[in-house]
Amino acid sequence: MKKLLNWLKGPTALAALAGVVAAAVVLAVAELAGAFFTARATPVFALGSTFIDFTPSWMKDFAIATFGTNDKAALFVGMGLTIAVLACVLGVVAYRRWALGVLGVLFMGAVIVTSVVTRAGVGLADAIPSVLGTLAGLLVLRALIAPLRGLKAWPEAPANVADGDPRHSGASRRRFFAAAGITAAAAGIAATGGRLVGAARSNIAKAREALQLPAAVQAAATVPAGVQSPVAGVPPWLTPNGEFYRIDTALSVPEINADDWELRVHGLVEEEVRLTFQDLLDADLIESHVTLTCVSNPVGGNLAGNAKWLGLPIRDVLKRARPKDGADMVLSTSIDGFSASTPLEVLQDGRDAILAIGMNGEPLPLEHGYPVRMVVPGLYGFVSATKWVVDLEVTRFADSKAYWTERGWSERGPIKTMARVDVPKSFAKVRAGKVAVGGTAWAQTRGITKVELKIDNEDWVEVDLSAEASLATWRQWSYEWDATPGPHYLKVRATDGTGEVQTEQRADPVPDGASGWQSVMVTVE
Ligand SMILES: Nc1nc2c(c(=O)[nH]1)N[C@H]1C(S)=C(S)[C@@H](COP(=O)(O)O)O[C@H]1N2
Ligand SMILES: [Mo]
Repeated sequence: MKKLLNWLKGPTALAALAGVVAAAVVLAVAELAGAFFTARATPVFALGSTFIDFTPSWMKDFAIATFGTNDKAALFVGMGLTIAVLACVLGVVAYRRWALGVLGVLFMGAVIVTSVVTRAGVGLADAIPSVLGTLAGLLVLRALIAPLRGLKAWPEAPANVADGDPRHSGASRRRFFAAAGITAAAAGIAATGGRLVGAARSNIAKAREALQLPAAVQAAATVPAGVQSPVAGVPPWLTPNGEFYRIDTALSVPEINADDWELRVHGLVEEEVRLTFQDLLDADLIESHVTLTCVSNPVGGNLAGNAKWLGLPIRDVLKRARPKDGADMVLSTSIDGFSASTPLEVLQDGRDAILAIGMNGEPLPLEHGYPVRMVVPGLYGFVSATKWVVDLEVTRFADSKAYWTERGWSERGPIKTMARVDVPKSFAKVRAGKVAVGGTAWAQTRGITKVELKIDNEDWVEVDLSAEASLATWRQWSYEWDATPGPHYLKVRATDGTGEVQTEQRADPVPDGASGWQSVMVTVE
């Protein structure tokens, strides 16, 4: 114990700390300088995005299952820990062999620069902040480590060293901590300053606020009364924008100036089409309610949301471009390099597949794809709902692969029938007697015609369905349960508009969506 304590006060541990401070300086200087470059290209975001791109699908799945929509926060914490450990090692290496330390730091700098410049929509000049950061980190490491060399192991100062001598361990150590502390504080201020300057330089949020959406030429079908389950605690039928789930690979939300936005429609088409945002504002827009669902949603999960979308039917755009024979897919790509493969047929079969600019009467929120995203009823988001979309390539499934398909997920993704118990929650305790049970079910484009509950080993009973707004939206339900004391299992299943009962077969989200009946355990007291 004493030994460990002494080691912690010794030069090796201090060198490790110097490494961490130097790493903080690298990131902070790059963050500050980065405020004047592409916002998504500072080392923290670039490294994180690169990491996400190389994430195997089981790990993505695990992250979403474990951290839900906090998966990004978890990534940053994990990244921070990894960087800290590497920095400790580099600090010690630099203390032992300075030249080797320099090589190590330059190598890390090269890794950062590579990950920055290989991001989509990023130029070579965006490497400058990372280069500056790396150089600053080297200087700080040099300055912090040099005085450690004269330092002898704690607690003895070398006998022949006088109290005021800089090599006196106590004095050196105090100086080291002062220098390290001040540098770390300066790094904190630089990083915060960088973020603030970056935010102030961005006018995208203000432009979005000021945007007036045009009226639709075809309004959304009227939502009948009674779509909402009467059971308190069931999520709202229409999901407010602020509560809408968010899933994407973007660590920092792409900031697109609507005036600069352009969509290129090309590939296997007779005529290449280009659309500006103004073209969209001037076009015949339609409005409709569509429930989006994420393929990563586990049985009973809440990665689904229902909104009223305003946009231009993609079939109208395709009509102008005139796809050639043999084409069977549209590969949509976002400004940050995500892509989705949507069957051409789905985009032309009359469903409300749109280039959306409005969500629940507002311009798209930045994190939901401002200024333009795709919304396609009936398909999971990973093969259809491209946010910040800038490119549509008419192609063939045989010729091109989308982002998640390259990572082990399916190339197609029709939404599977799913039913969920929202109230009571799993493992809830309720009072014996009449218990209100409620939930949500979906089978977009097929619709929900029946939801059944099975309590313990009793027969399946049909629940009360709330009103149906459209085949593209989810449908809620309710049931009054006569609950007797004891533990109970409530199982739920839905039947879709084709008469098919939701499969009992359990499947993981990978590769094309989870299936199976949700079962919740409720204790009745
Ligand atoms: N640009 C971009 N668009 C994207 C994604 C992404 O990672 N990047 N993820 C898709 C996935 S997997 C889903 S489920 C939906 C989620 O849309 P939301 O965040 O608006 O709910 O967006 C889709 N569009
Ligand atoms: Mo998704």
